Amino acid sequence: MTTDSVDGRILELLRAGGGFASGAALSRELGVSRTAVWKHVKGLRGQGYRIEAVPTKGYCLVASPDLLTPLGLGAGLATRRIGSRLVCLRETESTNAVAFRLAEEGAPEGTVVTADAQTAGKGRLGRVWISPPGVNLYLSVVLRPLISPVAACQLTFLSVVAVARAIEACTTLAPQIKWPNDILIAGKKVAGLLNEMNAETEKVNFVVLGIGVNLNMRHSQLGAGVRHPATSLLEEGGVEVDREAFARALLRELDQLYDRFLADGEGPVRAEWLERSAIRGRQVRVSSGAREFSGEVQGVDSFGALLVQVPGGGLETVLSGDVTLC
Ligand code: BT5
Repeated sequence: MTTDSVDGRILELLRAGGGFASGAALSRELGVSRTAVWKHVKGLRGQGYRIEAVPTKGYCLVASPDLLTPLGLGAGLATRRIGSRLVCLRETESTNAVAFRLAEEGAPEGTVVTADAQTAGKGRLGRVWISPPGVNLYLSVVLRPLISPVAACQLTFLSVVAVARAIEACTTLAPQIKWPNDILIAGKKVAGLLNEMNAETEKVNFVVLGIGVNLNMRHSQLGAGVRHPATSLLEEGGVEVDREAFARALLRELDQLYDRFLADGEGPVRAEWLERSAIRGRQVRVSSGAREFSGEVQGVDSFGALLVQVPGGGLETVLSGDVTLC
């Protein structure tokens, strides 16, 4: 085993047990001496892990460093595809831009890029995603599904549902979904998603799912450039969210949903999206390119387009744009 894989296994075992694990048990489990276990514990402490050592009890993981690392994210992750390669950066222009470049260079499906801060975080349609350091999650995933470019829009359902599930797993808050790609808490935006694609006419080469979640950001860090009410999980729940635990929960949900998508198509994931979005039957104002109109939402089609019934009875299909609930 390499140093990294022993470190990873120690973290995994300490996390799984929750309390103390004896040096003897760890040494047995890992097939290394107790002195080696102690050396690895010291190494992990040097990386910011707070591991208590009590002679009669053994070792206990008290706290993990706040910075995301491949070691911390990957230890015991046990996903099938998502997280096959983990790249954790301190600062970058945009995790989507990095993931896109890596994918062009042949990065495998499931490659994940995170950053502590983004200097040019991207929203949709050339907008900016505010990305201060040390407080939020900025994460991008490379997928290589064998689907047509038109069908790739369906992957938005997947990342939206995964974020909603991760919020429920890590907090007591109730996320709401707003078409096409927003997650709200109490009507305020807490997460945004940006999928980008490299494709030919008939086939997708790769898709990058970009996910930004406001975890511990304060209102004051948002600045003036935000068009709609925004918030963070800390502002809404009053409790700091462990960034590593949240990221791991999100990667697991993505993995499970992507598995389902590949096995059964977009149907089941879209059904959960629809159930959670509670948008059917609502009156909305739609802005899509030069088009602006109001109407009642009938649902979404299998490609993720919003179906809106306009006064007079016609049905409008909206592939991209913004909606405001009336
Ligand atoms: C989005 O665009 O919501 C997509 C955001 C995707 C961000 C992730 S972070 C990881 C990955 N790497 C990237 O570079 N991007 C992705 P859109 O629906 O266009 O919303 C953008 C609008 O939301 C902005 O114009 C602001 O009004 C507002 N906004 C900007 N930063 C925000 C934030 N941190 N929280 C809430 N709202 C924000």
